[in-house]
Amino acid sequence: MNAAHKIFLTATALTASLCASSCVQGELDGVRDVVVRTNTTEWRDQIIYQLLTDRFANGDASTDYRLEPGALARYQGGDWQGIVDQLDYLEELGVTALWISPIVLNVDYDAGFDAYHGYWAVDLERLNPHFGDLASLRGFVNAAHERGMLVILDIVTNHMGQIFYYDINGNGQPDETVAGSGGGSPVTRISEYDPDYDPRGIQGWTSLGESGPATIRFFDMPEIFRVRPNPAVLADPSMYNRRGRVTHWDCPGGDAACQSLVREMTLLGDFPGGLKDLDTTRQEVRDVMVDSYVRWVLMTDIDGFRIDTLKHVEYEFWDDFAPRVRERLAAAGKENFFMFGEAFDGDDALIGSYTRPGRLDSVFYFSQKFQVFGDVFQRGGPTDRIRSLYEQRGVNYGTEPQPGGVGVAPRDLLVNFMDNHDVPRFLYDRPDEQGPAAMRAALAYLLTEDGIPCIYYGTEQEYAGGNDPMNREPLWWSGYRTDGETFQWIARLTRIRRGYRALTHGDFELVYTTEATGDAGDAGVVAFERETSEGDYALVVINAQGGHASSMTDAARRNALDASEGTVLVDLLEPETTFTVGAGGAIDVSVGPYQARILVPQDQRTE
Ligand code: ABC
Repeated sequence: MNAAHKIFLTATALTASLCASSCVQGELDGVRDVVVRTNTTEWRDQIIYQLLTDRFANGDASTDYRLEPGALARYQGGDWQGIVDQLDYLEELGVTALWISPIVLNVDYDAGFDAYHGYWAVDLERLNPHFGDLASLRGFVNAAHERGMLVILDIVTNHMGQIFYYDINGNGQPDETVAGSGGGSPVTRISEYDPDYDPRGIQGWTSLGESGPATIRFFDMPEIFRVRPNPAVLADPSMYNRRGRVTHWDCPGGDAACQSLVREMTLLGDFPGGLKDLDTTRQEVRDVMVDSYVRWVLMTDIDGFRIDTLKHVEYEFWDDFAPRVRERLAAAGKENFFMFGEAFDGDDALIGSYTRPGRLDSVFYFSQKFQVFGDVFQRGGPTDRIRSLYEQRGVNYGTEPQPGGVGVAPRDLLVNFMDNHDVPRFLYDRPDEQGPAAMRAALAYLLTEDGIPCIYYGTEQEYAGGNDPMNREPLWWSGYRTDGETFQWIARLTRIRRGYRALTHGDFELVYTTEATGDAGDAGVVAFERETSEGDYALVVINAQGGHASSMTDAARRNALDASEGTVLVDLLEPETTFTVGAGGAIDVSVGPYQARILVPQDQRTE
């Protein structure tokens, strides 16, 4: 049952002191009410679309200031009103949940780069005026809900932006270089903005030697919102770990000591670029995160959190944060609130650890991004990799729904993706002529496998940008065309996924994968069944390679189908083609280079 809850906002003009001249003033003026409710019963029905607000669409000229058109590390002008203006486009694409980039006020500018992405928080209770005001954020969420779309907010609990510097030499100004001055000092170059990790905490230094913990000094540059952080407790230096920046993410082949240092740095170090690491073991910090982000849900009625930098925060934080958020929201009438996060790592067991009981509902399936979308679909590796990864699923991921969570076990609800804003786009690594076809085969897999598909904006326009920030192209460069082959392909697949319960709720079982590549008759074949307990059924067969047509030639590798003998299966992507299941559930299906077939029983066909 959906409860509803009203909250009333009192008049304040919080932004007034911080807004740049062109920013919309008085965003919290007046008394307004928001109805907070549970907007979905089932997250497996969703198809997520990831967008960076600054890059998706510019619908509000009043938020256009400090833009550097075409310089992708700077603001480009997108805003929340722009998303509203393009809801037809999104509806035609068939996506159902919009993950937007972080909304809170950021340190606007730092060393030639802008906070257009939103990950440099300075004030967790105010909005980034580049994207609009509270009214436009609410207007966007309402407009999405009116179309049956959900909204997911990106949040960061690990760090703030670059809000202070380490005054290492005690001269009261942030120095780019603290140089040794004779005396054989080992100190040659240290940036006071972003010094390297020191397990003791960043130390002060004079030409006579070390001088104890470096003084922490907050900036006071209101013109770029580089000010003391808010809530006020975050302006207390002891709320930060103060150990300087992470210098190593990994220890390839490294020894135990290296591994333990990397783990420590990951948890306690500043994020490269001087993003100051919060001491998330402090109860005050934990409370601030719960309060600030629950507040945004209650003020806007958004439906889920995408949580940044999971592996940079200790497990105990998630054990505290996730249940408290669920409780607070349930009390306000919002259930099924989806919390999933980013543990950027190829280690499947590590990723899965964030879905253990009491933690998150789901995570991005990074190991799949590397092993399946990378190794198999981009680089033509054997489809057996899909099987070996799948076999880890039940071991590494939570097998029970989170208490008070979204009602589906994490292992059945992983967020699948082939690229995102932190990695080169799929086509960047496949610049050859067959790249788009390979990507469409990958999209067929993404949109028919179990879990929740997540599509990075611009994929539909065949964007091919490389590393950050070149993979964050403005979408308006495409003219929002909807007639391109990949746009149409995604629209077709999303329509099919939404129309067949087998594809959203069915169990997933591999029928065929192969170790073969190249000329082998079955090279590139992956086949799987999806089936619900009510009998909804689909068989998907994909050729992940582009050399030749392939089929399930090795009978010993082929599992018998669940579909009974004589069942006529029709290919939803090529409806004139049918296959009939043979004795003992045997079947052979040929798929051309990069072709996909989605086969459903003739009598279950709905279109
Ligand atoms: C940008 C530029 C910088 C520039 C700076 C001013 O601006 O990239 O070069 O100096 C945000 C912005 C970025 C910005 C940063 C820093 O902030 O979006 O544009 O950098 O200012 C999340 C977000 C991300 C966000 C942040 C910070 C975190 O999605 O958008 O960045 O809030 C790590 C983190 C991960 C983080 C990611 C960017 O970096 O863990 O949370 N993403 C290895 C490590 C990973 C690491 C990854 C980075 O490298 O293990 O921890 O991610 O490339 C596999 C291995 C993996 C390995 C990969 C590469 O290979 O199994 O472990 O990942 O095989």
